[in-house]
Amino acid sequence: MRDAQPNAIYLKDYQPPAYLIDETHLDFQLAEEQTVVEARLKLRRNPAAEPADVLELDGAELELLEIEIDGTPLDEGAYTLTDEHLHLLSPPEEFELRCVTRIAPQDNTSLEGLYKSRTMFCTQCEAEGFRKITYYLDRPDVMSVFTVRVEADSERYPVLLSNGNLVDSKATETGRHWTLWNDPFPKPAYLFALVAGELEKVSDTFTTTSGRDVALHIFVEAKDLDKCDHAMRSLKHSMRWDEEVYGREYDLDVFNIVAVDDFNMGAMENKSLNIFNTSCVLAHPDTTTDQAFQRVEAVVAHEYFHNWSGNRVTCRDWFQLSLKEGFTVFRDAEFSADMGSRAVKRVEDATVLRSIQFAEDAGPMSHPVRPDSYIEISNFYTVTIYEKGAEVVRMIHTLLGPADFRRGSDLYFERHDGQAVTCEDFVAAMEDASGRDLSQFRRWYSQAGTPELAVSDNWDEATGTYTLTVSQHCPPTPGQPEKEPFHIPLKMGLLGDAGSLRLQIEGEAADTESEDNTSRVLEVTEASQQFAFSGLPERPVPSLLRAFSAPVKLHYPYTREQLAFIMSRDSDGFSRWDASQQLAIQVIGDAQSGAVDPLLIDAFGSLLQDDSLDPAMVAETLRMPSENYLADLAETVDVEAIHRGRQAVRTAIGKGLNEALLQRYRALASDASYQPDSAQVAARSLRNSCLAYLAQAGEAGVELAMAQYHEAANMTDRQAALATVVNCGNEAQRTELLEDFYQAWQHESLVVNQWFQVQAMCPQPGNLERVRALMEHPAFSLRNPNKVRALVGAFCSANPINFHRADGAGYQLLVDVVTELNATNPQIASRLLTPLTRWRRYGERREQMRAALEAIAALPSLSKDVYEVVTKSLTD
Ligand code: B3K
Ligand code: ZN
Repeated sequence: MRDAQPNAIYLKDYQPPAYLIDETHLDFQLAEEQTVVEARLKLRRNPAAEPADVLELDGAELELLEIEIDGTPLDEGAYTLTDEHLHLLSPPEEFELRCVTRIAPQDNTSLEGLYKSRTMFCTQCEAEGFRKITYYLDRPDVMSVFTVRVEADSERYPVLLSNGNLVDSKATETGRHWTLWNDPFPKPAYLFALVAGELEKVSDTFTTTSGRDVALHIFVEAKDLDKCDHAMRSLKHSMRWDEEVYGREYDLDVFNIVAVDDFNMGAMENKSLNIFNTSCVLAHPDTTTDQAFQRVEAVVAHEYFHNWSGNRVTCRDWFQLSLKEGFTVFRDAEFSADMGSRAVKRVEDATVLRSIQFAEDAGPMSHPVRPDSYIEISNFYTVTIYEKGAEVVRMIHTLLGPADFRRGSDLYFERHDGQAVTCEDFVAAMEDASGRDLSQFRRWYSQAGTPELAVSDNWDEATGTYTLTVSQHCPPTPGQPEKEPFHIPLKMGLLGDAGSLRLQIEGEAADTESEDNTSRVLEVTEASQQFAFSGLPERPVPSLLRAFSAPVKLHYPYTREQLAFIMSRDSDGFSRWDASQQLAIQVIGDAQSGAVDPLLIDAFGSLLQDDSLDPAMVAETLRMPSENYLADLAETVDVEAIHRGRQAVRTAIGKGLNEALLQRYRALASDASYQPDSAQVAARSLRNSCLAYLAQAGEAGVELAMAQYHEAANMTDRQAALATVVNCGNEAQRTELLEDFYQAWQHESLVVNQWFQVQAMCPQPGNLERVRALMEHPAFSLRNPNKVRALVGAFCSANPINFHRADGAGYQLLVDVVTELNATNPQIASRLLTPLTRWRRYGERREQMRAALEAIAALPSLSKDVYEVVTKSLTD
């Protein structure tokens, strides 16, 4: 909380730190009423910085008890204190600073810094949480060797952890005990971690390629010990994969993961002590869906991969956040593709980009992958930094090819090991290793917005030449009215009656070498550019943006017949899926006011009956584009029309393909014991999407879902049946299952979250009242981010028809929740606001949405987080 208007911080103002901290010694005295932290910092003037008379240290919500320099207490005139800083006046060139501070983790509801989750102490320091623990240079370019002593009551907190290696431990005579940890790798404060609690562990070992044994531990509450196997397996797979694909070995003798229930995001990559949201580590077939199993694998991998892309080589400043996040998401996406189905993973990632990131890029919070400014850095842990950032790295991979990309990553890690660097350093390493010029490509880091490619074509029958004209344009974004052309890898192919055609670009030597000369990457660099293909036997249908080779919107005037043709013929799985989406978008558009085009039903019918196709891809293809994505495509959003059109198409599919759906549903039944492997996941995914369509078509389908619910042998099938009945069943059926589910799983917090979420997402009328009532349920708490996300987050972001209710009651619900969370947990409050930031595009609703934002803007004591989102949303 603050009084003055928060200021923006600018990348252009970056200055190296005035001092460096070679050693950091921390001593924690943890207790119920207060925690006392003693910090001894070895500081010296940074030779690379301008000398200054005052040293500014960051600190927030701290009570300073003692302060000394080189063993001498400081006079009051030697320092000043503000709410956010400690200023040391005329500090020596080199000195030891000793500060003793008192903090109150038990009252820390922001879940940033040191706080309590249920009965344990834990930390979250990224990005700027360390300053809530002690006065420090809390910035990622200050890297220090940490030695940490943690002392607490032996009975309540038998496990005491920090980063690095355990050096010593001892029981005291007063019923307390302590451990001493040393992390030999210098690190920024944001990677510091501490855990104290009554925890049990599952252990394993991993032997690195060079033969070093690493002890692996996953710490959880005793009740969750049976839910750690999947995370442990995923960790070992990740460690092996990073050795094989990137040549990166783990570097310490121990790797710990701790699961905590109250956590603002998925997990955190603290050096050798990863702290995880329970939702991203615990998994068991009885309680966890396939999707959640996959998320555990992906998040475990992501955090593990940060050990190199983030920890060994870290960010110079928070504007470079995508340096570690974009690269690490790219690494985890490739890992997941290798562990499961590459095409499905690509479809999932493109769906997130299109339905969430494109909307962000078109709204008031739009920012480049490397932002120029921010007010609150927590607001910049966005889909743009993470997912678009990963697409930018993927495009480098596509342009360079796998071998040069690997040379580039080797050079990057070697050149910058132990340093805090910039996105520019990453691109430079890629250039230096490959000899490629990426100067124009760098615009992906500095220009915000989603580029749009308009493609037109020309066929010259006489010469057999087919010419594509590709024009690019990027709409204005806040602070960036004009954009320069991007360097865009456009992967494509040409389809003829018999399938993929050989590609011969006019003027290029014939390609007789490569195995696949039916697909290639065109490099689009101009505002408008032509590519001519010669020697073609017939007018082709272009297959464009294969594998989603760039995060762009592509427009080509496909006829519905051409789309159906691509769906059945293209060699690229992503393009087949994409064609189905484009066809569905057109058909949903008609269905808002007319009939459902049978072409789509027929195309889906063929897919359903083709047993040779990967069932997971068939399931993805059958999934209609989300209402949020359809909203993003519309000029002005008409929430009801979108919902009506989409539901009409779903019903038409359910009815029109009833027989085929039922047949496939029955054929995919299995009594094999549960495995979260790709074959089983694929089968369950398709079977459950058949079930949802069948229930959409009528009572018989709902009955089938009721039966599946009762017979299910795993949570994936049980939860899918529950959601289907909640969405399509009558009141009695819904009540029966919801009560049964709660009775059966009320002791499993993560399963209760699923129960909240299924209800939050139900599109039936009157759902808002149900959500309001659930907010009063004893299992709900605004203090637990998972609960807030499952109920309020899901309602506001994934239930547009009810959130945008005509009377504005959905907006009021969000205002009420944000009002409370603004004071207790600003990070979560500001994240929840996202759906309101799009207000300008919502025709009839925009004034109500604006009023809701204004009500929040008028709150007393706005947190920086919420302040930034509301002011940017309301600014013209
Ligand atoms: N680096 C953390 C995110 C921290 C968010 C702080 N508000 C998790 C991750 O990306 O791996
Ligand atoms: Zn990350």
